[in-house]
Amino acid sequence: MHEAELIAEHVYRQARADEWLWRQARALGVSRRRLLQLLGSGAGAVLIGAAPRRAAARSAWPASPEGDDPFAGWFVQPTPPEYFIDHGRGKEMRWGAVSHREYLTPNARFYINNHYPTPRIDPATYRLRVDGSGVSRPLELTADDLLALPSLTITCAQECGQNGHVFFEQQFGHPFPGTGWQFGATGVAEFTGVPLGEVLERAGVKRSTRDVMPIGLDAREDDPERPARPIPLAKALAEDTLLVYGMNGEPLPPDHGFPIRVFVPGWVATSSIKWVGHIVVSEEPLAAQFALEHSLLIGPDYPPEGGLPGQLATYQSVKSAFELAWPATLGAGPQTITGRSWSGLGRIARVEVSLDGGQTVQLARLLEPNVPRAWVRWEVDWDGQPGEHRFKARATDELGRTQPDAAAYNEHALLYDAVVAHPVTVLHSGGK
Ligand SMILES: Nc1nc2c(c(=O)[nH]1)N[C@H]1C(S)=C(S)[C@@H](COP(=O)(O)O)O[C@H]1N2
Ligand SMILES: [Mo]
Repeated sequence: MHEAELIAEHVYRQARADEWLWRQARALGVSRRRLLQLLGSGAGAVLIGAAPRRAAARSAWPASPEGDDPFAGWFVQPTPPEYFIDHGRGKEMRWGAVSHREYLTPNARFYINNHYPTPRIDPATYRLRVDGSGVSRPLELTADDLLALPSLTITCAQECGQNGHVFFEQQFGHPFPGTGWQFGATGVAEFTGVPLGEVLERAGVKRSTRDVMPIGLDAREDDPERPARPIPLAKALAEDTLLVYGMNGEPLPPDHGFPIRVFVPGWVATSSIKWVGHIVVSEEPLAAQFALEHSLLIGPDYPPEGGLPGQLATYQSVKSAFELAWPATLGAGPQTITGRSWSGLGRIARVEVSLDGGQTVQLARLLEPNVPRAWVRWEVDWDGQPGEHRFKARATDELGRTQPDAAAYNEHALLYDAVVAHPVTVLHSGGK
């Protein structure tokens, strides 16, 4: 199936999700009006799991020995402050530490976002269960079974739907729920894995399947908030939607989903479920509280469809970032200013850069490679004069999507895409 059809699919799937929600609500004896109220108040997800909501799932985790850092032991790998901005359960890549020479983001510097502590999974006992009404041959696969299947390696960005969250707060002048990312909740890697479709075909996937829903092992199976996200059959069968076990030529690191994670190219990373242990394939539309809480676009530019108060986010927006700290301090004189731009829907066609707050604009030089749905590195020449400066970059992708001056409001600060003014101070060169 072609990408264009997949893009149309997200509209179709939305309608299905609405239908499912509405049916669930009716089964529980909830009126349509009450359902809309509940969804609007953010409590609607209670309806999604038929099981009663568990009180404080997070309190089930042992307190850290230190007691003061609630995220001590949350991750396996070190996240040193020179490479990461600390947001507690999220660790953001520092753009000021990005090396212009490296196209790929090294695993040790790739952002991490966990809703629960990283589960320590023994690959010898790991199992992936594939079942549900949409398969004729339910399967249970070991990690070795998966490694023996045909594999594919793709270069692609993986980005949090809330990347740029802090710029929503700046634009609208009030706090938004979620993590205050700048632009570092993204990275580009080579992901190696088995096409999800290979596994679905082996399970005898039926063409009448409506949703494929991977579920993470990082919360209890009966926790209605366990990480899960329904994917329409067309996207699940896309040749590059993967069950990933390799990242940049290394085994998938524990914090990124070892031994197996889902990777859905171009889509908000909430759909790329880490530590996947179960995939439900269903002829009935599926919905997950996790997906509705973390990737629902609610706002005037996202008209409610059916019973939902908005739309589920799928493809990532267009963004640009300078390879600079925020705020940045530079020396005076001639120099090269560098950055990167990316889009969830294709290749970047053009990047316009202004180094004087928007008065003059130049086209940036684009460097190879320029991989669709990954990013392109770019450069502009500059003669920095002492004082305060504002750098801006505006990218346009090959579909013609360009970065606006202001992002469209939505309650969860998803899919930021506007041009921002990067503050830069040029120091007086001493002694000259
Ligand atoms: N099982 C599971 N999958 C998950 C998450 C999670 O907490 N648990 N977080 C999601 C979110 S919101 C993001 S942004 C990405 C982060 O992936 P990374 O930590 O490998 O960069 O994983 C997604 N998949
Ligand atoms: Mo995310």
